[in-house]
Amino acid sequence: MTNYWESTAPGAGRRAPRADALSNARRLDLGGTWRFRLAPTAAGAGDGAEISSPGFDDSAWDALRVPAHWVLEDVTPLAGGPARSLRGSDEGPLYTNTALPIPIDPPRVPTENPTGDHRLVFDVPADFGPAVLRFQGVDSAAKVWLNGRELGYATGSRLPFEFDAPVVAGENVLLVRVHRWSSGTYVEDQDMWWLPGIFRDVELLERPAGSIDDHHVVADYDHVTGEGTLTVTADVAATVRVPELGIEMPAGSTAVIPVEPWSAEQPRLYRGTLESAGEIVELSIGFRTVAIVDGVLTVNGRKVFFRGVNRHEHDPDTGRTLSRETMIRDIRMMKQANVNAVRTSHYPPHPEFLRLCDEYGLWVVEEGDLETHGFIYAGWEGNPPATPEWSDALLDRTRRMVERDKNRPSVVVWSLANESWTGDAFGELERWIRDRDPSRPIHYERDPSYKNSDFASLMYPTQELLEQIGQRDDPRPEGVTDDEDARRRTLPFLLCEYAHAMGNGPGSLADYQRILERYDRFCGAFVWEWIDHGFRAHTDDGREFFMHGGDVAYRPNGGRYCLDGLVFSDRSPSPGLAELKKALEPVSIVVGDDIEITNKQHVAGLEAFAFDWVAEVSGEEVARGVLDVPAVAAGESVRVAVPAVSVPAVSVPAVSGGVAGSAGLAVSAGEVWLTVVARLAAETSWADAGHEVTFGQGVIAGSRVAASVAPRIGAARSGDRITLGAAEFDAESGRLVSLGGVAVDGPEVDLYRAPTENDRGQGSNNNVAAVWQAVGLERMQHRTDSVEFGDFGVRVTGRSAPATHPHGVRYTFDWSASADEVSLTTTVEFVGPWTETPYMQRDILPPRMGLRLALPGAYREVDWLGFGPEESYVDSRDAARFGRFAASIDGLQTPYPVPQENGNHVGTRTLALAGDGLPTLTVDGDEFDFTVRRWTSQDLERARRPIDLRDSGRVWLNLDARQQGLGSASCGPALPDRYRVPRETTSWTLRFRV
Ligand code: IPT
Repeated sequence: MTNYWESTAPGAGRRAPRADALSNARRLDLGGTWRFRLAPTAAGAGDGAEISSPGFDDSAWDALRVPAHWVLEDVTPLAGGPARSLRGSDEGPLYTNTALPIPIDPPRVPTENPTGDHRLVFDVPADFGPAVLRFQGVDSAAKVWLNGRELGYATGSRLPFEFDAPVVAGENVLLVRVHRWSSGTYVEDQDMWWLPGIFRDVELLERPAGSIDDHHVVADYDHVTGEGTLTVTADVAATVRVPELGIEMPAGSTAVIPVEPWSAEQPRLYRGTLESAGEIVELSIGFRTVAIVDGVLTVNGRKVFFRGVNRHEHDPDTGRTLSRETMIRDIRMMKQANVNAVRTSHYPPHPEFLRLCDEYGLWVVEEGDLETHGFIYAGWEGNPPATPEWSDALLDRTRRMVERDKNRPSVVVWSLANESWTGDAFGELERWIRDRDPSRPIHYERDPSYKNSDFASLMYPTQELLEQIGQRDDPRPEGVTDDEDARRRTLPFLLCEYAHAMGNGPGSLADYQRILERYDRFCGAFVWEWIDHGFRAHTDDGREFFMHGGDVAYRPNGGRYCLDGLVFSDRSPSPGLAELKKALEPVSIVVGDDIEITNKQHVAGLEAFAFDWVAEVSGEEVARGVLDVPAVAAGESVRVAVPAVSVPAVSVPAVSGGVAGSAGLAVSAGEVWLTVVARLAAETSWADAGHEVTFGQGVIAGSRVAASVAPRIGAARSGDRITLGAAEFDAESGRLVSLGGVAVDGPEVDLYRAPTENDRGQGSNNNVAAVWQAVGLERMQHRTDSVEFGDFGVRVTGRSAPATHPHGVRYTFDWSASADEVSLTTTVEFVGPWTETPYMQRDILPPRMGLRLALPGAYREVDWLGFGPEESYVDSRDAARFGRFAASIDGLQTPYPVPQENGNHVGTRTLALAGDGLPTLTVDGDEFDFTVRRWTSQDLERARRPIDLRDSGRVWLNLDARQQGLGSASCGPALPDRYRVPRETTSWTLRFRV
């Protein structure tokens, strides 16, 4: 006999799936403290009928919160004693990425199958009518008993299931037996932690006689007439009321009436009721029509563009158990970051999230709870969508999603699945949806014929390929017939994943956006992904960090691949989110000879925005005002004149020896920079009035002030020192030892950076970090070849090269000085055989062309004129604006959960460091990159977690001609060549003042 948890039958005893709804019928929330016992095998759990009988003694069990994943909770013995936690053990949360955690032998699972009995004694009021037990999500399979009687079982972790519940007045006993592994495991191989448990609500719903079991709201909008067509059907006689529209009609009839449409921008909902003899169900109706017209996705007759993110449900403490506040927080943060769409990767979210999307306004691509990625390790042999035996189970999943969420206006696309290759099942799922809900298009990415999809789609294409796709001219995929290929090109294209946000990155967000906006074929894109899936954890001595897969001794292990979000595990935003916000701006502001303002929205005018401007010279404000922008319809542009700004000829005081905050920034630019900001004119549900939506910047007058040419001072030797103006050198090594009395050490040529996750990219050609290490960039040794001095200043030449190898660089430091400053021109030339490595067939390119200088640890504050306030890299700099910024050194470090290169600033003109008892050290240059840290790149690379980083006692200042970009090669194409550091002779000049 087949064990039920190993059967492909999706369940037994369940009620038919139906619409999620809020109603006036009574509802008992059964969440709270339950009793819990974990058995190592399914069989070991015991006799469910007996355990769920009122007399059963569970006093030796543990206490467990429900809803929760037992692997993340502290379980407390009822009999007393310390709480236990499974976190960090191989019985706890496991992360495998694509690999299945069980042998591939579908639908069977190992006998060792942790099984959690969840027992609850609860009271039901005497007047409670017929009842239904509803489970919103149980991972991965559950059997349910009530008062000694078996109700049935279910698989489908992220989908609801219900049983008729013969409750009695007074005390009732509920037993939910949850198996960690089941047949469901094979079709739930999404890239996320394996987290068993009753992780969403458990409710007892009263179903009075005549109550509404299911209802279906169809609310179309005709953009030509401006009329909505509303039909609400129900399984019982009922009355539809929408007071605002004056509608009162029987269910099943249709009203056609002028309405305001629903869109993510203007989420106009009409509240109403559906009343039967037994129940009143709340209606929240959004009128909208989704249609594909000539290969273009439209809503309400206008092309729609998804500025999207992929969202997993994640909380660093409770896993996929999310509070309503957390859902709202996600939505507010998304809206504030100009995100207007969510792909619910890779399963239906908690239904409340979709209600909130209706209310706040987000387009939703809702994805089925289906991924069979792990079959890749069996060459797709036995893949469930291609195996008839699984048909019912897969259709059951689709039905439960569509029935539950069919009434949500925010849901505009159904996605059949993620990464499940091909199979006839997709045809069955498609046909079922077309019949049940013809109002929404269907997406499935992985089948290259797209025969069951209304969209062509891909993940992580190169920019070049995306261009071709935009032109409907991309190469034909293998195994696709002529007809399929012809049809595929007519489809709109949905980029369901791109810009892998793992670690520092992604780069090229603005590049992708430009391509996506250029072609009508594109209906938008979804960044992978919203949030890091790290769990809050503590070291033995109590220091907090966020654990990833690699912190659990278990194989197969997906390591830190679960940390790839735009927000960190605790939802603090990463710099990537700021860059995305700029790329996704709903209005663009281009400052040039005039100011061009383009409304990139779907339907709205610019009424929601107020524009103001500020003019600055060297980061100092010289004027500000309000910009009047005439009405601009969606999709249109307008040009307005640059405001007249009168700038005094010499506007900003020159050098001063100030301290940080008011630090001694010199005038390094006479340019007048105009920054125009678009803000929310009024408070919205998701942000305050004044919230900055986006900005545009440009130089409107003046030009850069050239470095002053002061009379030069010569160098002289005394003892073992050479003195040149404020600089002192060691006469033997030529190293700078003091600047204006400040002890310094260096500079050294530095070509290395602590690899980012993207530097360790996937694929044979993408792991550039391995190449850097193979050629020794992280362990360069330095030799001085000559030290000359005289009236010209000081010239130091030498060679920097890695142990083991014959290649290296020759460097020349040309120092000169005036009364005010010491200037350094560095020239780096590559010497020796920089040959191909076995690791990589492309040219060996260093990540930086830079210098490293050690300074006293007492430096604390940084002030710079350049780009900020957040970190920036050549391919991720659109969110950074030109101006003058201040920060502490500690505040410049971005705490990526896996330490790596961070905190760079491109385009710097002046940098000043200040600290206790130290003179301010100022560096001027022509657009250099800088980082300042209390540790070296090597320390940063060695640290496993941010808490491992220790103050080295010195401040390490990197001053670079260039640093390579970020890319997103951790899953995606290699970094484009234009963002790399060419291996060619390079010179750059920096001027120091103390
Ligand atoms: C893609 C998956 O769909 C997503 O879940 C995630 O795993 C992402 O990769 C990487 O983080 S699949 C990949 C083969 C492109």
